Amino acid sequence: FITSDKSSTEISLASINLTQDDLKRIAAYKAVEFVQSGMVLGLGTGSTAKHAVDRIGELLRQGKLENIVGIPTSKKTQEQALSLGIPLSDLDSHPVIDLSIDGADEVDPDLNLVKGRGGSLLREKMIEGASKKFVVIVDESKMVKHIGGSRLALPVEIVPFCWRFTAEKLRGLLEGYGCEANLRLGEKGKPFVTDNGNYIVDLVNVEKDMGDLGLVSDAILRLPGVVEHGMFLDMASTVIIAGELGVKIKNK
Ligand code: ABF
Repeated sequence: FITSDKSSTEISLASINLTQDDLKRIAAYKAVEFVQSGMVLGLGTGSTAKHAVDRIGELLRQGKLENIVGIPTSKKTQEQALSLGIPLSDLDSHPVIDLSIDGADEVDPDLNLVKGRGGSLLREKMIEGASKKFVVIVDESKMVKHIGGSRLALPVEIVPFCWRFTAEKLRGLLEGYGCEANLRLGEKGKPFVTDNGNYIVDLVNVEKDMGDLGLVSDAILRLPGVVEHGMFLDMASTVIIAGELGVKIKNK
């Protein structure tokens, strides 16, 4: 059943045994209900967004959607979308996007997000920031009281040039919050390289409440060497949360 009030809707899934991947798929399919023929769509990255892209491909194949243009947030999503026959373009040709659908690593009660564990935060922020509507899809494990808390890291994309210098500046900036700055490693212990040729530093052990997130965001962005960080403040229009007990839709 579905219950709803002005700012949220709930659909009950009680008494069905669901895996975490089922929950991700349920959230993703729900988000795709917002998609209409003729839309320019931001296509997210990650295991939750992958279900949404699959679903859009399926609806196109079935003729239930037409004239969709997808703007992928990563090379991986680009490959997936191409394999599904979704027509693609970019922000240069489509600076205004109708709707973006993407996952997140953390969501707070004000719908602020941490993203970037998948390494695509810069393109995600550019594309989702250019969207008239940004729908975030998560399973309930992603809901937190304070983003950037100790459970997960806050990713920051930095230029490779003298990355230790930038990482140390980041650590120093958030020292008061007990922060460590770790270079993210990829295959064979080499630095993980983003689609933009940059590195990622994960700020870990940031304390539960960083205070004014806008101030922290600005301070990080002011550091030379920093390209972008994974806090997405005041960007989500809607968050769809799938949990054992149902689907909740929270609107900004
Ligand atoms: C993207 O994928 C990222 O912004 C976020 O880091 C990650 C979430 O991945 P998943 O859906 O696999 O948990 O949305």
